[in-house]
Amino acid sequence: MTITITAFESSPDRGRGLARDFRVRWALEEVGQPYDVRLVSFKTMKEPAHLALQPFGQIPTYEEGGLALFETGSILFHIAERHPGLLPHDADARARAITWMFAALSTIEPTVVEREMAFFLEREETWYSQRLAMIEERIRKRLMELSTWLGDAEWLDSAFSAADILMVTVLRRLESSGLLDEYANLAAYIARGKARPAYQRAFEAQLAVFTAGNT
Ligand code: GTB
Repeated sequence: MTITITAFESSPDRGRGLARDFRVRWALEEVGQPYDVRLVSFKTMKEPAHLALQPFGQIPTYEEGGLALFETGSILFHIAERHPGLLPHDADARARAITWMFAALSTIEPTVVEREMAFFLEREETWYSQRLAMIEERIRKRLMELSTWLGDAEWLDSAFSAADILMVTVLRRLESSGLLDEYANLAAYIARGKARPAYQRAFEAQLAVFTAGNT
């Protein structure tokens, strides 16, 4: 059955793999599933046809036969449930990997998004530098905790899993902040994720959308 995802027609990140369709592309590349991409504009995303797929008017969405999904955590879980390679078979290891999927999205990602939102919406405010310092302190705390957990391990819980796709893509959003510089093992973890052939195929595919729109 054909898989179709949606992605930005014109991504604000200029195809640097930061928009969330990238996670879905990476997961599909890891399991070797071909997929089509329907590019949407910001206007199209707020129209009824897209809202029927994604009630919040965002990308990405995932369609497969009669099934339509949104939320990258749910989409990656769906892909991992149906194809080998993204979740361990052992029940306990699988439960731990799923726990790390939630941790990436509900414990780490919100602090990262808060920093971005403050920059976009509040950077002209007189109190912005104080607010940024507070947010970055919270991010540092989480990074330190994550760094302690990871130690010298390659991945979050033994084998590479969908949780690593989510965590690496969340952490990548801090790459330009300088905050990762203090945690060498997290920087190495991100580099391991980026070195995976599936990551690179997904990156090239997302970048090609931007390049095609700007030639
Ligand atoms: N919880 C949802 C999920 O995980 O699927 C969140 C989806 C989401 O935030 N989608 C964003 C979107 O559609 C794109 S990824 N935003 C448009 C809108 O809300 O109107 C967020 C994103 C956008 C741009 C960059 N960038 O340029 O670096 C990075 C991340």
